[in-house]
Amino acid sequence: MLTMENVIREGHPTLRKVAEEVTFPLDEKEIELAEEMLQFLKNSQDPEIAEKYELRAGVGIAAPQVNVSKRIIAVHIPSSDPEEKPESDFSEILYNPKIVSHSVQQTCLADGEGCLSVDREVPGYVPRHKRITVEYFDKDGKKQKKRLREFPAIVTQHEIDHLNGVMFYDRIDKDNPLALPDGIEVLGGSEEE
Ligand code: 4LI
Ligand code: NI
Repeated sequence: MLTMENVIREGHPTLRKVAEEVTFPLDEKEIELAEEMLQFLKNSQDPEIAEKYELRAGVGIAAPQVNVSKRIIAVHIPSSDPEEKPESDFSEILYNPKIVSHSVQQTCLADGEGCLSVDREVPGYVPRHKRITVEYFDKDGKKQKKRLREFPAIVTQHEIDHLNGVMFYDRIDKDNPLALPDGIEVLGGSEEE
């Protein structure tokens, strides 16, 4: 089982590397690692398990964050509909994910972004594409294509950044972290100014 002890933190060189593509058929090890990454996210979102193992909640994790420099990410986003609790909006393992198209419109999270590899709060807006089309391979080596918008799109972009050695705070405006790029839409948070 993966815990926070398996998650490397900022300053570790692996987080700044460009990760290697995986080749098919996958190694059993790569399949197991990806399943463990997805399970970590589910565990981290379960209040009892998270407390017992001291897991910080996350909706996305990339293999480089567990010190494996391969192009593998897992995303597990709970349903936005509170009526269907065990359901998930988007729960996927993506091998060699690639953004093949994206909206011109940008978005960002009102409360900024957090990262399992960053043990501090970094204030500031992180501009992201509002909509993306991502191509990736599943564990059987079958090519998949998904259109994502808003939160699932933001999380997927954050995780693909890890595969390229990019941290979310690299995208925050250094001089004015709370400056909003022209025309950007802010997602979530209070609707007040
Ligand atoms: C508990 C149980 C407020 C602060 C709001 C928590 C189940 C921040 C938001 C969660 C913020 C779940 C999240 C990300 C932010 C903030 C990630 C809570 C887990 C909200 C996920 C990768 C950025 C993703 C929206 C500094 C570890 N996740 N919140 N950002 N949630 N979560 N990111 N931002 N301000 N990070 O962190 O998994 S993309 Cl589901
Ligand atoms: Ni991260």
